[in-house]
Amino acid sequence: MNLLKMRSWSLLVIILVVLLISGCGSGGGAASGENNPSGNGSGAGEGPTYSFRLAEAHPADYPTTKGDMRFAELVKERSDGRITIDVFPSAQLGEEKAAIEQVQLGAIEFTRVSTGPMAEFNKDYGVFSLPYIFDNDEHVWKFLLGEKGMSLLDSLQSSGLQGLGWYSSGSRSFYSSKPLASIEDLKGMKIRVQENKVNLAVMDALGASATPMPYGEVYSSLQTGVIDSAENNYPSYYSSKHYEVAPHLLLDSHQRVPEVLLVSKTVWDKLSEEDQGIIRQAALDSIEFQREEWAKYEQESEAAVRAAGVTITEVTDLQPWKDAVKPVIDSYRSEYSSILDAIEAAK
Ligand code: GTR
Repeated sequence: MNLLKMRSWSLLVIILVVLLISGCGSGGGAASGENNPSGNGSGAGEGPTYSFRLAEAHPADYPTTKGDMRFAELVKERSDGRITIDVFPSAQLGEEKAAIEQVQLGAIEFTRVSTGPMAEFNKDYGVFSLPYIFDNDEHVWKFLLGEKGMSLLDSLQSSGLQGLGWYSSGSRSFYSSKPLASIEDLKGMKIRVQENKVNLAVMDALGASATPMPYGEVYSSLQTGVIDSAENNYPSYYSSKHYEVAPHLLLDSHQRVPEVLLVSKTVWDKLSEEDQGIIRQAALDSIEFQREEWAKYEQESEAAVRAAGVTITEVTDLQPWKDAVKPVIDSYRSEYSSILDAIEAAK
């Protein structure tokens, strides 16, 4: 072998070794959950490259999933392509509770979940399941974006998570496979709730029995009669097709349970301050887009279920509802006093 040939062989071997060590930065993290900096400088920007996953329970065309996607886009753009976040919709990476556990462990890096199931991971989050504590969406947003609301994102650190931002989720109302037109009709019903213990007390106060279960099981449980009723906002009622098997909707808007975007604290702590800043800001900047998409889809889904012939009853007098759940609020008042005060002040 002549000298020239030997040189080019050694060069090739060196290139191969470098590529192997750097892992090529080609998105292996999506399959393995690896998120170590590859440091190969092969991304467009300076610094380590990352390939992260985000678990989402809703399908790709749902407004909240669109919010996740906007968040991921902004992160990619602002990191010059160094940080990619692949959104996995439709609970492909697991139902919400399982996704939160995986994110706590760092096996999945990001997720968007409802604050409903979060209550079992961080006590403060149970406050969102207390009925009628918010007057309307504006009130919710004034609280969430205020000092106390934003501090709830950081308070998740003790639960192995870091909150990044809030998304809209409207208000939740009851629907059933059986006729449902008044508070009286709920008595004795088996009602599916989001998995947390505040919901058990709420259903008990309404004379119903709570059946906590993952979102993905609700359609078949309504269909087979395992449960009589469930509750959610218009977008979920429509997108999950629950209206097909539970076509009686009673609009009592008992809860306003916002969505939250989360990152694993294990992952977060390994990021540079600059990258944390990019991710945090991208999450905050995706909120407005999600809210706009939410508002559009809320109207579309209401129109669609009306067109499908769902029986819709509006509750005109909320007083009996508020009276019925008052003992629950009272029993949690001391536990949530500072948060409830901030919610009250945001009116
Ligand atoms: C929806 C929420 C989902 C899920 C679902 C449920 O409103 O967006 O993340 O929590 O409710 O009832 O389980």
